[in-house]
Amino acid sequence: MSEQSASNGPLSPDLLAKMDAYWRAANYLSVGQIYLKDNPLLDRPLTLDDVKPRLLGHWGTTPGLNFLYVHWNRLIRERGLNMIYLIGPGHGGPGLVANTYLEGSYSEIYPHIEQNSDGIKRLFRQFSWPYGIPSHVAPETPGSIHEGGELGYSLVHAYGAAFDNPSLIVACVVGDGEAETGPLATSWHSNKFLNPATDGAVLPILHLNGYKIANPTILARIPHAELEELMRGYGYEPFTLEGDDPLVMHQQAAAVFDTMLDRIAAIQKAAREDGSTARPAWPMLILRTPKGWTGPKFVDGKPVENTWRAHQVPLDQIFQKPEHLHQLDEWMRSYKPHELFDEKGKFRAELADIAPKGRLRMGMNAHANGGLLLVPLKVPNFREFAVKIEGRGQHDFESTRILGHLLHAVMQANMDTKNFRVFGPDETASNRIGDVIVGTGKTWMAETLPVDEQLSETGRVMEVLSEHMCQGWFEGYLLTGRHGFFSCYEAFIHIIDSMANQHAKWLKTTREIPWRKPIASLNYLLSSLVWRQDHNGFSHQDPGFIDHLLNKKADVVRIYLPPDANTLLSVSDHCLRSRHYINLIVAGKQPAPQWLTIDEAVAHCTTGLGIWQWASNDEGGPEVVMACCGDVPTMEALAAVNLLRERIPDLRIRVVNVVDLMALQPTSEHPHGLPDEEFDQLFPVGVPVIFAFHGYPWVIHRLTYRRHNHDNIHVRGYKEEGTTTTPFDMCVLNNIDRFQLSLDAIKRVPRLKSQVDAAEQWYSEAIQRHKLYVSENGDDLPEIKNWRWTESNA
Ligand SMILES: Cc1ncc(C[n+]2csc(CCOP(=O)(O)OP(=O)(O)O)c2C)c(N)n1
Ligand SMILES: [Mg+2]
Repeated sequence: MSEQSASNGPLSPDLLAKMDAYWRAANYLSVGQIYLKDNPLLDRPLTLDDVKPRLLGHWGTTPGLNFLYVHWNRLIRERGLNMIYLIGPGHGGPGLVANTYLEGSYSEIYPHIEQNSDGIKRLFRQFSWPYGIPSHVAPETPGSIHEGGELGYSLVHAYGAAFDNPSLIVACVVGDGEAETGPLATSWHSNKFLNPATDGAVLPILHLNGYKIANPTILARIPHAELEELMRGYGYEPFTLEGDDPLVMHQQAAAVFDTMLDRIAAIQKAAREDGSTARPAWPMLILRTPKGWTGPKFVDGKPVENTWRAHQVPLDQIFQKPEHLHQLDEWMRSYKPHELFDEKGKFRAELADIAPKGRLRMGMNAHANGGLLLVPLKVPNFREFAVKIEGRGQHDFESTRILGHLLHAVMQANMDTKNFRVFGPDETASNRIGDVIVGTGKTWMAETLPVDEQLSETGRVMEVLSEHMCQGWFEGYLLTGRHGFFSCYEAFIHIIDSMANQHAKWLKTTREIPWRKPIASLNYLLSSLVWRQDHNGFSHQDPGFIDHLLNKKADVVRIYLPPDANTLLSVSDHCLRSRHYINLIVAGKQPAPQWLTIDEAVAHCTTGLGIWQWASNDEGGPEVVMACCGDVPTMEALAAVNLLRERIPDLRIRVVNVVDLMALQPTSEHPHGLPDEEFDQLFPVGVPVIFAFHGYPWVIHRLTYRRHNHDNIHVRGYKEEGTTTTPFDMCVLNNIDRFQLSLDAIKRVPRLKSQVDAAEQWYSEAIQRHKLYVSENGDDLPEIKNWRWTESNA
């Protein structure tokens, strides 16, 4: 019966035979990578000496991935497609390594993995081997922009790659287990943001192999009609391909893919040539094949193929059970390696020939090595947007609104290259960078109503209430060689902690891979900060993303806390131009005092931290250093300086502001770290430092614990006290307010010992007065609310 069906379909008997052989070769090489360290082409019966001591890898997902690869190859060749392939279940790494080897990309990038049996032996041996290659579709894998180690992000990465890449088709396999994750479940909605006229296409394949590690998947156990309805509900046109007879499946796959590619072409033609603006129902495929397809059907009497048992290494007791070794030998020979590779171990030319050539090979597609395509961002002169300082701290501006002007100019300057997008979970306007929307609009392919504003099919600001989607789109966009900016509420950026981890790992690893070219940095602006969430309260107060990023490799992460608009401009300019970092910028959106002229701001940001001489009177050496990092802490520290001057006019105070958090670390820990000698000049040994910090106080201790003066650094920061209260009360609750900072200084300066009791009394009276006023009036005391820096006493 299969013979008969196999003749029905678009593939000629010759091509069918070759595609099936190609698939067998990929499967063979995948199994070989998991198991063998020698005897790569089974020239002799397998022995235990040929088998790796540690059997690591995942078989179950791999044959399905390989099946698709050979079909993409045909489509690329026949239609001249520009295609990349993202693998959700990245644990199918052996399959992608095998395919990039068969198409020749792998040996071009890694010449020691030659196209002969020695090369195959090395290919096998290196896999999951100490200092070899990882088992996933890792940065080391040609053609990959998606490791797939942490499941959930394949589809959102695929869409990120497709935006503004009108000729690109991103084939994307979604694991049926992966489809259960939150990020993946929402990613289907990306089709409401993909413009067929100006973006590329995403071809989603839901790989319904039925199982995860130890369980069935939800989508495999609901009625097929319900699953199709789900996909229709997401706005797709679902196609289904189901079976397990290889030759029949090849024919049916070729037919369904031809139809789907025709659909994509028709959608694009309608939008590009006929001016259609309707949101299309893009095709997607539900691929139902057995997990571990073509692998051992039973092991130790238990079913393996088409069950969860096929997930990892189906025969895992090779050294304990002779039967397992025998079964492995049989399994590998079932692919008929000697029909696939010649006597020298070279993949047979007539089979190799059906793969695409040159840059069309998916392992060689430049979109999967985005740095190759990176066009530098044009960043207009940020000084033009500077705030004029007429009296330090005498006028308030919303710092992020000023940044919005710069971002708007950046957006406009790069409209021709279409390589800059701004992402945000419905907070672009709320974070007051809304200017960036003007002139381009917000991407939106769904319905619009007259009440809507600034929605546009060609918008370049992407807003969706899913931090996962913002992050994932942005990553996909960056990894394919473009630029962007992501603004988010400070507390809720934690939602993508884990995605940021994965991106940091990618950056760290690719930094060490010479053929991977640097990409643009992932820039975060966190606003709506902990100190000014008085209307939202405790749920919105969490500065811990700083702590999270600090764990990442020093050569990947940069963290900036500009204290005012001009420093924010300078920092942002730097971040937008930088490469291969994760840049975190923390800056407030509320009206706040402005401190530095643009020239001073540039100089300050260049060193990362420094003495604010205009606020200091430390001639002869400071008795106390008032350090500050972050906009609200800077204001409180300066207000404390004013209070101290009133009480103790001759106290020698130095003000140090930190804008680049990493500068606090020793040079040995971070490239931005200040050398010890310079640190000691700023924070002289023996001089107490009262440090007002935006985030959790132990961050500062962690960064400075090796500094000579560490014992004298006393940090105030957010200590998880919050509620819906006034801005100043937030500071009081966390003991970072000006009264506390002043008291701290008095307590720490030895010569002021006699004044401590009186100062404590003064402090508690001030706080009591504040508390009473706030409870009665629901607002801060006028002298707090209207406080201005008093320059004269500096
Ligand atoms: C976010 C996340 N949670 C858990 C895991 C552990 N894990 C690895 S593979 C896997 C099952 C994946 O199933 P599926 O997506 O169906 O892939 P396939 O069946 O193709 O192997 C799980 C739970 C993971 N890698 N990522
Ligand atoms: Mg599965």
